[in-house]
Amino acid sequence: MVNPTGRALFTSRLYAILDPAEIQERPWESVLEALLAGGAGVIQLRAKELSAKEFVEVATKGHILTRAAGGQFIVNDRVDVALAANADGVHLGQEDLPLSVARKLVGKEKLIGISTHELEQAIEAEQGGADYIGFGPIFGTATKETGYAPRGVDMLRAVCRAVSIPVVAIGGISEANVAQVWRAGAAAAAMISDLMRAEDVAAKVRRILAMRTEV
Ligand code: 3NM
Repeated sequence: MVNPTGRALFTSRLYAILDPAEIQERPWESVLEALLAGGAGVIQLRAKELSAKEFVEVATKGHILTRAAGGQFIVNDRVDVALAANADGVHLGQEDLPLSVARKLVGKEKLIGISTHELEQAIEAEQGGADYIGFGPIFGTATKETGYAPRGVDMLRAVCRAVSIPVVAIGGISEANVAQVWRAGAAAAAMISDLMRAEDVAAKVRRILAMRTEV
C-alpha cells in the first residue's frame, strides 16, 4: 500500500494522539478502538513511559488495529519502533534523529513528521523533505513541558502560509477551540488530553469531526 501524501493524509483533519500515560485505568486497545470507531483517520502512538519492548508490542498491535479500520498509524520519537511495527510513519522532535538520517533509515515509503516551534524550523523541515510538520504549542498545555510560550493562531496562520506541506497544529487544542486552528489553515489538529480524558472517546471524536462543516 502506498502512503497517501500531502493533504490526502489529513482528510479527517484530526490527528489523534494515543498516549498510554494519559488514559488512566482504561486498556489502551479500547481507547484506540474508540478513536477509530469515532472516525479518527490518523493515530500517533506517543509512549514516553514504555520500555522499547513494550513500545514495539503496543505499536505492532496498534498498527494492525488502525490499518484494519482504514487509518494511518504513526510512531512518535522512535524510528526503530516505527520500522519494527511497520508503521506508516514516524514523528520526530527537534532533539530526535535528524531528518536526513531518519529518511535514510525509513526510506520514501514511510511518512516523516517533524515537530516545529518556530517559523524557521518549519521551513527547514520542509526543505529537508518532511512529509508534514507539527507546529506548537498553539495554546497553553499541561501535557508537555515544551519550553515554548503558546504560539497562538496568528503565528500558526503565518506558518501555514510559509510552507506547502501539511501543518498539524498541536498544544492545548480541544473541542472548544479546534475550529480556530482549522480556520488558521492547519491541515489537522493534534490532540492528546481532550481525547484521552473524554469519558466517551468515540462520541468526542464524532463531535469534533462534525464541527468541520462549520469552518
Ligand atoms: N507537543 P495536549 S505540545 C506532545 O508544541 C506535544 O510540539 C507539543 O497535548 C508541541 O493536546 C504537546 O493535551 C502536548 O495539549 C499536546
